[in-house]
Formats: sequence, structure tokens, C-alpha cells
Amino acid sequence: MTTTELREAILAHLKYALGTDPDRASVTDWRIALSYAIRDRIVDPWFASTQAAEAAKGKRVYYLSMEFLIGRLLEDAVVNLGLMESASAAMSSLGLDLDTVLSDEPDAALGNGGLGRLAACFLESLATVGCPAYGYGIRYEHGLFRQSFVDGRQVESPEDWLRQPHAWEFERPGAAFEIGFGGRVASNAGRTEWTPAESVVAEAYDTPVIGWKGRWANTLRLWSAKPTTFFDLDRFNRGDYYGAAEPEALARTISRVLYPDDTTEEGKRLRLKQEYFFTAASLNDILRRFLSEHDDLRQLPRKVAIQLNDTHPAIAGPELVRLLHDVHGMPLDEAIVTARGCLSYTNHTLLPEALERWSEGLMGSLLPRHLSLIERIDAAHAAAHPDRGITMRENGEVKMGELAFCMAHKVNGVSALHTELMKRTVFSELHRLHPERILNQTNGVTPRRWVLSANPRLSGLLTDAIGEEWVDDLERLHEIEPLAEDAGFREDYAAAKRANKEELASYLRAERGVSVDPEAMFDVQIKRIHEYKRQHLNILEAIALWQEIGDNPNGDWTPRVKIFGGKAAPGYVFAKEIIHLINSVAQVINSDPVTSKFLKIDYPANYNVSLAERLIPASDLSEQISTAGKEASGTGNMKFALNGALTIGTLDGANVEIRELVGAENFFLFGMDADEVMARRAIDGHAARAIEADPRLARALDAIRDGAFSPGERGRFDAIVSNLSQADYFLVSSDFTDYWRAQREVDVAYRDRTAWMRMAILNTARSGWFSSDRTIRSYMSQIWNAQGLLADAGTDGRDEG
Ligand code: GFP
Repeated sequence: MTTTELREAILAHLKYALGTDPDRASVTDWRIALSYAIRDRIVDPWFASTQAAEAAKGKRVYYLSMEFLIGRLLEDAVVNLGLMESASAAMSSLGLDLDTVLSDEPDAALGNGGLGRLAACFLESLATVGCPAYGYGIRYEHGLFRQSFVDGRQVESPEDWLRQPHAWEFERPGAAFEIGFGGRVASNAGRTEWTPAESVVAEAYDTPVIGWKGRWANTLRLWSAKPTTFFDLDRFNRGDYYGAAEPEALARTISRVLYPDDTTEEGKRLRLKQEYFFTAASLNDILRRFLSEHDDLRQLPRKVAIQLNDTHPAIAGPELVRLLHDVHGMPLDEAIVTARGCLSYTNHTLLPEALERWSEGLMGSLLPRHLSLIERIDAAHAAAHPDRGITMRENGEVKMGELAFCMAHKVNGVSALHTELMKRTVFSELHRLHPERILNQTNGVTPRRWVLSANPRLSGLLTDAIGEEWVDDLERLHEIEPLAEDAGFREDYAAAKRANKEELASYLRAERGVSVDPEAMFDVQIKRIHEYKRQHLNILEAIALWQEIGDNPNGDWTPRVKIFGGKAAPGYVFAKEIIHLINSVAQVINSDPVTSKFLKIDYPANYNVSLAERLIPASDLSEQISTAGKEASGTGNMKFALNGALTIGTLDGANVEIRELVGAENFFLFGMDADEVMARRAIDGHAARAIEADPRLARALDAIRDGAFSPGERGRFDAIVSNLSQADYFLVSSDFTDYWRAQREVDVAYRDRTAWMRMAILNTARSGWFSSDRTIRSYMSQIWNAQGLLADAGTDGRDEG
């Protein structure tokens, strides 16, 4: 598409779709007009892909996920269509700057953290490798809350990405299913019938997802809850206006917010409703599509692969059995086997509190038929293995992990270590019974977003050095390995990093009034705030460092800027305390005239995908410091390594594999491994012992206790101090001393810029294995048994002028 054609298309959309003219148009109008113009370019390859999948009558992959953290879509589409230059030229011919237009797009924050972002990377990779696939989830009206800080404390406000027209989706009023809840179950002529007491309509909204070079496009289908009757005219006419609108308001509650607070009974009920709502709608849609192409439901596992992203859609097991058995009359045992042939389950956490359980009372009242099917599935499983005593139910609760495991033909962990721990811990008994079921699929990230778009300077350098093929064959990055020894390349690589850091520094100055020196090491920890991720270990080290610099302000310190980003779940009090501590420490340290040339701390609020895209390319040091055995994989760690940040990390999740690939000498390892963690935890008074043994740690904790960061409010952070001195389940105190040691090694290493750049280049060169294209191909062959349909001569809508 030429610049002129694109410009004409933008102007036409501005006029005919938005009803405005260039003189009056706002940046948002221009952005939406550009989005429509780009979307038009996607529709043909999208149709072609759908038709190719229909013609092949082959297997389709369905990725069911409560979260899709897709972020902004316009840049992704422009990049994948190869229209960056045209778009930039077209916009500037209209007097606009493309970057300004791109950053006007609100982040679609339909997710929380790694799990949702993984789903987004997978969608893009599925399209890039040409695998016919659908993502299924919920079209939340309000995505993850917006975070701000008031006096250093996290304050949440609703996110409103749908306040403006969403240019990427197509509403499908014709694709709708009625989803029931509650009611009665009865037998009728040998068939079980469920008559729900209430129901809502799930209506589809489709977003096309275009792969690299526009060769293939899949669909992200998100369900929105609508009432079965929109409006009660009788009540309205009686003057009961609120009552008349009630059905609509109640139905809409289901797709209103991502992660409603589920500490109350009502919250739990809503959450289970959400899970069933999107799972049932998706399964109905999948069966409808299957039956439009085939007629024998026993063939389902040959044509349908359904991936359950965590336990959130685990109700898919009993729901698919219900559809096959109750609705389509397949014998129960056969229905169970058929459902299992289609389903597979990805586990993302070993934390017991994060493995879902639903009380049988709640499940029985909301999904009575499913509860009775779970009892049947459980009984059948127990009967097949009478000596094992394994059950999906315990203390009046249904264990969704066990249910998902038993209803899946494959169960996977997301890094080698995590998969091993799954076998040894949470699923040890089930693993003994089904030793072929668990397998590993180490996570990956899409290079299109996380290198090509996020880091154009590095991308340009890579393409100049080895050609463009690395973009969809990321292991080609190995080809730059010899260039680590080339002084010219090292200089260019360093210059790209430096320019990224300068850009971040000006952003921080403009947006936050914070001034940081781009010469300093940018040390970054961005992820959900959680005790196991140990942001408090990082801030403790900052305190100790600040104290030491203060003792010796003329010392030869390596200047650092520590940057934090991340949100705490609204009900997670301790995580919110950690945020408050980081902000309070930052305030004191940043205003210390003696130390601030060596140490600064910044914590931009409202961390999201777009901020990650800004921070990662500008980072020198990547903090991956979770308690070993707790971080299932991590995916941020991969993005940093690809963008040439060195990792300081524990032997946890995918850090283990990153270190193996980039080389131990290019990775700063510290801390206990997973076995040592378990042994340490068993030692009585482990935290107190660690503090006694390390005066630095004791002094840092004393400063917090004595109110150094809460002037006039001694005791503000007592919960943190007493946790770290006593129970310290996540072993912050016990790992502190070694973390400090490793950080000082980092300081020394950073001063030798040549050696540092060599290490950074080797991180980039050796991290290509972490492409989500590799992960998706591996799921296709090892779990889904699915084929890609990409013909080499696919539609290629790239720049022609
Ligand atoms: C979870 C796990 C991570 C893992 C992702 C994706 O995400 O270790 O990398 O899922 O598998 F904890 P978070 O939301 O916790 O980052």
C-alpha cells in the first residue's frame, strides 16, 4: 500500500466513519481513522485465513483464557503489515506525528500479569505460524484498574478503555448463546435435563489478530453479557424506571470488570459466573462450528484442541461432558473420554492459595448439573484407581486443578523447573497415576512486539547485521554472537541502548518531573507486586546501599537508578504495604543531597504493557529475584534478556533456562535454589539468624522500624519488619546477604563498559529460543497435534512505496 493510498483511506474514514474533517479532528479522531484504514488491510487476509481453515477441515486450536493482556493494537497491526513507513509518511503529510497518534490508543488491559500477556503473545504467534486458532475470553468493560499513588499508597480507579470507540472489534449480534445459572436438574425419559433459573446472553465481539507479514490472521472472540430481555416495559410504564432497567444491569455485571473482589460470597459467585459464562459460550461456539463441518461428535478430538489457560476455564470439562451427554446423547463414559481428548490444561502456579477451589454449596446452587457430573467424573476416576484415594473434592470444595488435570489429556508447566516441581509437589499423586500426562512447554514472548516494535534501534542494528529473518526465526540471533567481539558493533549496540535510556530519561522528566542520569545503571523490576516476587528484597538492598553510600559519600560508587513498576491486587494488604514502603523510601533517598548522585529510585504509577515497552529497551539490569520454586516461569525475564539487559536472578522459573542459554558468566546468580529454600524454611528462626549474621540487613531493617522512611510515624511499616524478622515465608532475610554480594558484582561489572556490552550482546544473541513462535510450534506438535496452514505465497500486504 502506498503512502498516498493510505492517506486517502485515512481521510475517507475520518469523513465517512467519524463524520469530521481534518480541521476539526482531534488526535483521537486521527488515530481511529488510521486504525480503520489499517483494519481494512487486515480483513482480506483474515477472510482468506478463515476460508483456508474451512477448506482444510482440519484441526483448530481454541485458547480459553480469562485474560488477554493485548495492550495497544494499532502499532502491532502496522508493524505486522509492514506499513510502518507508509503510516509514518501518511501521518506526517497530514501534519501529525505517528508516535503521538500511536500512543493515543488506550491499553486494552484485559489481564493482570504474565498469564494474560502470555495469552496475547500466543495469539500473535499462532497467527504468525499460520495455525488456525481462536482466542476466547471476556470483553470486560473495565480492564485492570488504573493505579495512582496518594501519599505513596496505591489508589485504584476504574479503567475505561471502552469509553471511546474501539476500532478493532466487530460486534456479532448473530453469534450469541444463552447461558444459564441455577435452577433444577431432572430426569426425563432417561435423559438428564437442566432447567436453569436465570440466564444471560453471551454475545461475540471479534478482533482479528494478524501475524507477521500479514500472511495469516486469526480471531480473538470476546464474550459480552447481555440480558435475555433488555427492558421491562411493564415496570417502566408503572413508573418503576430503575426496576425496568434491572435485567440489563444484572446481566452486564458479568462482563463488567476483570477480577471483581472475591473476598465476599457475592464476589465469589460473580467470579464463578464469569468463568462459566465465557467457557460455556466458547464451547457452544466450538461445537456449532464443528457440527457445521462434520457430523460425528466422536471425531471431536481429531478436529478440536482446547487449551485451558490455568484453571479459570476448568469448568470446560464438565460442561463439554454435559453438552455431549445431556444435549447430544453420547453415553457418559464416552463423553468423558471424548472431552478429555480435546482438552489440555496449562498450570501457571504452584502457590496453594492461587489454585482455585469452589465450595460445593456455591457450585451446586449456580451449576447444579455440573456438580453432579463432577461427582460422577470423580467417582469414575476413583473407581479406576481404587488404591490411590485421589479425589477432586475435599472439605466440601471442588479442587479445580485436580478437575482440570483429570479432564485433560495433557497437562503442562511453563518452564522446566516448574514442570518438575509440579510432578514432585501439587500433582505428585496424579502424576504417578498418569506419568505420560504432564509435560513442559517453556513460555515465550513475541519478538514482533518485544523487540521489533518496542526497540526499533536494536532491531535496526540486528537487521543491518544479519538481515530481517530473525523477526520470525528468532534463533537466527545466534548469528550476531561473533559480533560481540567486534568493537564497532559493540559501540553501535551501546549507542542504541544509550539512546533508549535517554529517551526514557526524558519521558521520566516530562511525565514525572524526575531527573535521572542516562549514564547510571538502569536497574528495573516490573511485575505484579507479590511477596514471592520479592520487591521488598530489592528495596531493602536499596536502603542498605543508601546507608553505605551515606557512610562513605566520596567512595567510588556505581551510579544506579532503581525503577519499579507494578500493581498490587486491591485486596492484598501486604503487597500494598510493600508499594507504600518503596514510595516512602524513594522519597527519602531521592531527596538526600549526599547520596542522590549515586542512587535514585523511581516508581511510575499504573504500570502496563505500554510502559513495559518503554522500560525494557532502556534497561541495563533485570531483577528476577523471586523465592526459588515460586515463579512458574516469568516472561518479563525473557524480554529483558532479548533486549540486552543482564539478569540478576535466582534459580527460579525460566531464569534457569535463560542462564543455561546465555551462559553462567553472563548472568548474576544469587540465592538459594528450590531445594535449599525448602530446607531453610524448616530451620527454626531462620529469619532471625539471617539478620543476626548480617549487620547490613539488621541496620536496614532498623531504619525502617525507627521511622527513617515514615517521619513522625514510627511503626508505619511494622507489618513488613516483623514479617521479615519472623515468619519470612519467602526468605527475604535469608537471601539478602547473597543478593547484596551479587549486586556489588553487578556494580563492578557495569564499570567495565566493554565487558558489559559484550555480555549484553550475548544475552540478545542467545535468547532467541524464547520466541513464543517456538513455544506455539511445540504446543502444536506435542499437545494439540495441529498443523499450520501457511502457504509460502500467502497474502503479503507490505509496503510497495
Ligand atoms: C503467571 C506466573 C508466571 C508465568 C506466567 C505465564 O503469571 O511465572 O510466567 O503466569 O505462564 F506466575 P504472573 O501473572 O504471576 O506474572
